Amino acid sequence: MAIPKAELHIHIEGTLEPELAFHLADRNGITLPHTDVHALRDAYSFTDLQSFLNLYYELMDVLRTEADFHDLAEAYLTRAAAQGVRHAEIFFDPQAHTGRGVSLDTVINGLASALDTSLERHNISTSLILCFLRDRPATEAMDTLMAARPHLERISAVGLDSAEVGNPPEKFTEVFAAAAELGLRRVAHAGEEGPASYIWQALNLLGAERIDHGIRCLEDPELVSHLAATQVPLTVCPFSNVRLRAVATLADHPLPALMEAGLLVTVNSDDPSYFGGYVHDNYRGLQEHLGLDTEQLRTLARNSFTASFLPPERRRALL
Ligand code: ES4
Ligand code: ZN
Repeated sequence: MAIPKAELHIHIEGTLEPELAFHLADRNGITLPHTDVHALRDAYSFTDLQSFLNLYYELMDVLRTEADFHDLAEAYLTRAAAQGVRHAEIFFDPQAHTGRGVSLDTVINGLASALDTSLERHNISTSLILCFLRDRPATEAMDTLMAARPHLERISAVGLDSAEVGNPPEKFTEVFAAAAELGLRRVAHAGEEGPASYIWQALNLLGAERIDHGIRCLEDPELVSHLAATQVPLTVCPFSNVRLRAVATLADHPLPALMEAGLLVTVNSDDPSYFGGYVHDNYRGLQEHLGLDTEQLRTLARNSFTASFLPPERRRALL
């Protein structure tokens, strides 16, 4: 049985398995530019973040109706339960859908219809994290935040994702301030491909309470000391970093160094359909390739609850 854990860095669109993509394409009368699931899986060979994002955005086109978003989330929750996940804070990318004519209501109502039964069906508590696409204008992010106001009860936080380099956090200072005004928590991808200075910006300009990835903090000793002192968590995604070539191999992954530096490190799957495994597969990979022992894996699992935005009562039940 997989150790109980929270998953804090999971893009729901990145859980779209090839089989489900073809099923939804069929249902919606869409022809995918790939002959079959094997050909599609063969396309999952990436050189960097952008090469992945190109396929990630292309394949999303099969998601059109509430039922599609429901089925996507239900498939994730089923897999997550088998991986020991007891709480999930789930990223979604509204602009990737509204930008191609799918309404925000369709996206959120579809996802919510699966999340609403998750605790009973899968013993997983959930919330949504609304991510802004950092390679789109900040005005569009602000419009997205305003359009999401009727749904805030389901949304615990805002996040920042997509192509990092050239799109520094500072671009979204006002949007994150507005999100805070609305009572939302704040997280941001930083230091995945971008420099350590982007992590400083996420902390100081956006008020980020967790850093997604953050592995490049190691290039700035002052930043490492700051993260250790403040215990701002990092949501690290080992399989993702290897597949997108931020790290050469799993055996070279800096996760042990981050832990040794006293940081609040968590392990997550990012886009598990694309990167070769779900969250517990990542834990096992660390055990096999970096020699992490049971005690270290337990620490990582405990960190995942500590780093979560769980309400106090559920936190007590899980920790
Ligand atoms: C993402 Cl791995 C990663 N990085 C940044 N943005 C993303 N969106 C989905 N996966
Ligand atoms: Zn991510």
